[in-house]
Amino acid sequence: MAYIVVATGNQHKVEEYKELLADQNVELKSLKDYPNCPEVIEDGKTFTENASKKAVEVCRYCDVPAFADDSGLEVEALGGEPGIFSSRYADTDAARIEKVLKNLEGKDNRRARFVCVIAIAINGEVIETFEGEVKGSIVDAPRGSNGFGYDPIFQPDGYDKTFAEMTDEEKNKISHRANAVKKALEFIEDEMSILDSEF
Ligand code: ITT
Repeated sequence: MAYIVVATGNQHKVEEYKELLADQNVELKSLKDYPNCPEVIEDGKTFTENASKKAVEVCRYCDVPAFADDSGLEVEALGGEPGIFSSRYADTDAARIEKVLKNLEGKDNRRARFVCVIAIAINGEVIETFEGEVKGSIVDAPRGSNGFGYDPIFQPDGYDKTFAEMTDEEKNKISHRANAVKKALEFIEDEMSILDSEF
């Protein structure tokens, strides 16, 4: 069976990818299988640059195919913040959520989107990147305890629940990560002969 490492230190992402790739004929490894892998410094200016750097460095260090995602929340009325700084916006999830809500005080426009860019690296080079998004709005106060990060304040369009009020299964049907994975799997299906020879 082909295997691939998901290059992330975020265990919530690992769990989501396990579920999103459950039906695929691929064994998913994580950085827990490579505990000495050095941390990748995210100094890119875009989700794509950061995802590519994470995938390439882990692919080269572990000497196996790898993929990474760089993801985040873009809030329209905040000029796209926190964006690529989503994980660094404040020190804890609760503080990050509070900062978004505080910065939105008095603003009518609560539109936001989650973005996820997946980069796949094979033989030490990025072969392709895939962007997924989910549009929605920021609610007035956090609701729910599932998921991670900004999930308690993000309500996807067409639903009356935040991501943190949804089951993993519900979130994984519509999330930015799920949409990026769909594009990646379509690409892999089309290019399967290339991957077969590389794996
Ligand atoms: P890795 O870089 O090791 O993958 P990370 O958590 O630092 O882990 P990112 O740099 O991609 O990952 O930052 C993503 C941040 O965006 C994440 O920490 C959350 O704060 C937020 N985020 C991304 N996807 C999310 C989701 O599905 N639900 C809630 N918040 C999310």
